[in-house]
Amino acid sequence: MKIGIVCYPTYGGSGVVATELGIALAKRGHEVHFITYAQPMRLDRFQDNIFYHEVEQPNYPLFEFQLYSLALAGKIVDVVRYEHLDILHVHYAIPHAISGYLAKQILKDKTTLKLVTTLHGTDITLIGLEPTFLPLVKFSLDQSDAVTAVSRFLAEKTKTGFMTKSEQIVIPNFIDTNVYHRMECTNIRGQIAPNKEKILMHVSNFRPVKRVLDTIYILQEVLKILPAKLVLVGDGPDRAEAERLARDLGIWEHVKFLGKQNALPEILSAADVFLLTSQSESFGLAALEAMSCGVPVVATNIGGIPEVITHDESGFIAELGDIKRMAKYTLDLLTHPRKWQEFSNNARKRAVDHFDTQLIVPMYESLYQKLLEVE
Ligand code: GMT
Repeated sequence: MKIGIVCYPTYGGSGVVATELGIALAKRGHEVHFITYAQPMRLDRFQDNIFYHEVEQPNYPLFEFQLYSLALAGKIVDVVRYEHLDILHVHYAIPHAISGYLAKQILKDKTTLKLVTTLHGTDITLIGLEPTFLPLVKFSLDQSDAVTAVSRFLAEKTKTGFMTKSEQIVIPNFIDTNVYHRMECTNIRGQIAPNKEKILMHVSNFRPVKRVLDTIYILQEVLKILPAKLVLVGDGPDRAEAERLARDLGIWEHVKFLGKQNALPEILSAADVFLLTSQSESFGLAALEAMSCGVPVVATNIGGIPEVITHDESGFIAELGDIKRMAKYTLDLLTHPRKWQEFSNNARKRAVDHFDTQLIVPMYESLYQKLLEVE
């Protein structure tokens, strides 16, 4: 098949999932065309069957605001027309599904292109609900040939929030468990925890929804019982406040801010417990990455997180903001090595058995196939 993929190319779960999907589809023999405004972050080496089309944004004095949605629609028309795409798969509804619909309308007499929209999170739970966007999102979902959601939670939210005509198909996020696995990390551990302290870890884009400050309060509780370090990976709006809080609480030397990092499997392998303290999370890809590296997760009972982590098996789930309980769960794992090992094995097994690339990518393939058979 010839498949176009539209996504946000920089940091963020939806772009990561879209890019990994494209790479996996290309490896399975499909021709994949990425259409976006910058090179997708994970598309960092040559691979057969993958093409990248950059959306140029014309500057014109009259346009006080960039017209990205229109520029994207124009680029999609161009790629569909000349590369003869069968499927256009857009990730994150705003504005991608709307641009996809527009392109499809422009080409309606010339192509049988099928439009697939994958919903990732705040396109449905937050920004998509703004009165300005709601009718556009609803319309573009109703006009898509298929809509998928990354968790049951998100599918349910879409149904209730947008009263969509058709069902959303749940296709969970996935991970290459051959790449994300526990590996030798004595070097990293030695640098972060030279006195063999336990290591807590959090990876995110430091947006307010991630509640990074909660991870620092959890560390403060843990430090009352045993020596530990907290490693914070990523960057974003709440980083400066997190640094300030660590200083104010007097635990600055126990917190390591690594900034944005690419070597996630190695870094995650150094962790004893992964913390996911979010107040909104349709899936929680970062938790899955940790689990695949055998790291038990302590997380909030929010959105799609309980579909990823099994409470009291591969990690623990607590109420949003319940610092004491999350610290208690963390300490439980840190002070019971046999329990930790069992949870670590369960976490890895859950990632391999339920969320491996080889299990999930065929779900997208058969969806595409089914759409192409309907005429
Ligand atoms: O929806 C967002 O805030 C952005 C999106 C992204 O691009 O990072 O994140 C969502 O998609 C990820 C991949 O499907 C999910 O793992 C995240 O849980 C989800 N974020 C939220 O729901 C806040």
